[in-house]
Amino acid sequence: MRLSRYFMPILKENPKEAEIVSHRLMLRTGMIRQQSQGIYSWLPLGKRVLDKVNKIIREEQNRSGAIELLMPTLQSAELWQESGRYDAYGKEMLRIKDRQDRPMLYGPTNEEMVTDIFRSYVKSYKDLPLNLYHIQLKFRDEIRPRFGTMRSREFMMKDAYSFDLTQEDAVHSYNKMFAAYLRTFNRLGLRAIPMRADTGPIGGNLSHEFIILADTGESEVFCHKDFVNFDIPGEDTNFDDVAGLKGIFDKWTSVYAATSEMHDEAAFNAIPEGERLSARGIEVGHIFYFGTKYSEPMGAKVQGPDGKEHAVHMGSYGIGPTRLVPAIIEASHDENGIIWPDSVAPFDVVVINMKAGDQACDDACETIYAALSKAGKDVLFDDRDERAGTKFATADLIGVPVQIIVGPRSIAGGEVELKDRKTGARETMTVEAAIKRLAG
Ligand code: P5A
Repeated sequence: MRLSRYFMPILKENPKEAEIVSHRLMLRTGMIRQQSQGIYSWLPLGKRVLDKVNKIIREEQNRSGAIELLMPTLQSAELWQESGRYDAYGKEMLRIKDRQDRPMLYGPTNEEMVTDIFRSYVKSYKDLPLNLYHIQLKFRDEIRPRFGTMRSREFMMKDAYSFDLTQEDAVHSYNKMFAAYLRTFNRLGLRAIPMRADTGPIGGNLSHEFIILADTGESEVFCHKDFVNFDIPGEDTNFDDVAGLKGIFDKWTSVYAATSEMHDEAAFNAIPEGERLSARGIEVGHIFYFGTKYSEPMGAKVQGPDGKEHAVHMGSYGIGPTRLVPAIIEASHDENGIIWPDSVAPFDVVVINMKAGDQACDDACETIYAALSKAGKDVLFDDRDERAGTKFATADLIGVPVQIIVGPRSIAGGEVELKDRKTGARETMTVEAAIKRLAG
């Protein structure tokens, strides 16, 4: 991508309305734009990051055996009347009428709709287990939308829904998502801690929130310091291994961790003082087991091996991609801007032409840009007619992991400079060596 032809509206000034660093940086770098309170457009740079986050989420959901579909944002109120949640949900639900005066709503979550899909097609225990997920916009008319896309009214969610014959099987489905979440957040460069949590309007009595520790987090959390050293399940995790997954769950829930709603002061105080962690956190995921709460009233039943009908045991599992992007920035930035983990960086490398118009610089940049693009890298080429200082500041601000700096003096000797955004380390090498290093 040539920056001169891209759409990346960088702001010169720090936006006043932004209270936390991620919100400020997302506005400054032109990643998002507020359209009305708590409702955002994702501009091209932001969209690239969001897509990369979703790709990782998708890969890990698929790896665990979940199957992707796509449900609509608008739902009929009827379904919610069946489950009894239409009235219970309150003002957070945006209610709409269509031209025939039929009550509709903009979905805040999809338990009812997916239960309807399930009951229409699945009739036998032989078709279980089943886990269906989608990545779709949601709307919740939050009282206090704030911090940009961290808590917005319209937001994206990956929501998965599992169906099993028995509670025991459903617990295995829960453990699958538990392990998939640990892998997902780790690949996003984050250490998320699973904590016992309140189930709120989703229901049930077993749930874990996945929390990233951050000073600007909205929740108060309490946990044992040991979490920092726990192993993340590997790529070769066998998601059909019931005992193996239970082992992962048991390990990760073996020491104290709770959000303020579930906090047990006495249990926390039993931890030796130096090992206690009381901090603020960002909830990036939340998983639930709620048994037959929806399947019973909505008649989602299958025939069991005993020939009788059984309401299925369900769980639901959410991740907030549009919250994860600012959460990653909260965890990874410095005074000059964002520092993206490689896995979600909008571009892999930025080529900085210090002197656009200088033949040798232009030629070297074109060569590097073409070679790395051909190698399948996402390359941003800063070909703008701007001062070198402005280009360096932009590159640091948008946080692309590697910068290739092409200047008239070094290119005369056939050399360019590589700068690592995270460490600031610089290395000089030939154009060929730089291409070889980065094309791999
Ligand atoms: C689980 C999947 C649910 O809705 N039903 C389907 C269950 N859970 S949840 O905890 O309410 O939400 C899941 C995740 O969505 C993100 N999220 C938000 N992100 C941005 N702005 C919001 N207002 C918002 N509300 C929820 C969070 O990451 C949450 O963990």
